[in-house]
Amino acid sequence: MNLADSAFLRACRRQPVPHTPVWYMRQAGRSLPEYLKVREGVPMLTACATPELIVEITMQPVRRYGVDAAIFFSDIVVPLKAIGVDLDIKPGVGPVVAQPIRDAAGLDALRPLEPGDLPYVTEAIQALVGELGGTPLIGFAGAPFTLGSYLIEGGPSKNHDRTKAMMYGEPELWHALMGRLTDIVLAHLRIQVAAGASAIQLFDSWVGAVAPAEYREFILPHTRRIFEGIQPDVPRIHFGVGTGELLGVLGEAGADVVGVDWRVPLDEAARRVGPGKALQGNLDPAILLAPWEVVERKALEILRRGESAEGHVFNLGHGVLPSTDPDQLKRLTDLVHEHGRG
Ligand code: 1CP
Repeated sequence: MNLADSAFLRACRRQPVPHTPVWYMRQAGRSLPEYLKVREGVPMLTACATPELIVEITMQPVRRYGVDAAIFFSDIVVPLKAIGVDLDIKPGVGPVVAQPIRDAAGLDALRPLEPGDLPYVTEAIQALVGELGGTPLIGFAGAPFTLGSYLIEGGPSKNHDRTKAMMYGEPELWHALMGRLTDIVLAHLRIQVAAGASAIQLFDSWVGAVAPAEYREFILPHTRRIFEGIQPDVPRIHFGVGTGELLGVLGEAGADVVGVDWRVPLDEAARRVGPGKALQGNLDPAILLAPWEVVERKALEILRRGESAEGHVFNLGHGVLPSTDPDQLKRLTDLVHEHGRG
């Protein structure tokens, strides 16, 4: 099948679809036994720099579930590592930064990302495009706020205290940091598009910590620059968690598709985001830990409410939880294909 005719790309573009497309955030590399097997003894950042492993892990959920899109196996901190930031991904913790960035001198650690800095990304995407055939590949990057939080806090954070302290207290430094990260994010996304990714997702996972007025002042100009910098024929998805109050302003940031977590029903989300957008979401990932009948009921409700949106890409409201039974995801994929639009 022609890629442009794929249900996923058509839904992103708000065109009629043969069926509601579905993929899952963090579908690659979490709960799958075949993933745990190939990752045995291989540190996360090593896996992210090994094209054969990237290709294999990216393909695993496509083979097993028959999802409508693949997501490139990598991590949001990979481009930061590539420009020399001293960081590691610690098992069970997440990204940890050796020297957190907290002043103007710290910005020197963030040199621009050059097209040649991620050769393994380019190589893996080129191989994947051949292997995937008619299934689109989603490239991704972390958004400046979420990347900034790891860099400022030095690791995962519940409240993003130091991040917000810089945002409120040192706006010049904040905008300088966001500006540098925006350049890096744009370069990271363009490398993936140039290699053959057919859509991109910007993960601003932790931006729900910020109120709409502050989003507008401190974050929106940078997000806009990212989406404006991607060629318009490549669908752009914008995702964050806890963004119920931000959906209106996220609708202004320039993406084609806005991701919705499980806290706001899709019909209400469509109203908040405004016209001219497709929506992605929004099953609570924890529901997959309940019996199938519960999953089925909720998924059918989401499909029904999703009809209010101009386009609907079925997904979870956040990533697959590591304890999820893969059989639940397989059944869910089949259910969406059978009972969605089309
Ligand atoms: O489908 C996929 O799994 C694709 C690969 C992928 C993606 C899209 C990984 C692999 N990471 C990401 C994005 C990512 N990384 C995000 C945005 C998505 C989201 O919100 O879930 C974020 C916030 C990160 C940062 C990160 N990396 C965390 C979260 C820590 C925290 O602050 O709570 C963690 C645990 C990682 C490590 C990581 N990334 C990916 C994997 C498979 C792992 C686990 C690696 C391991 O420990 O072995």
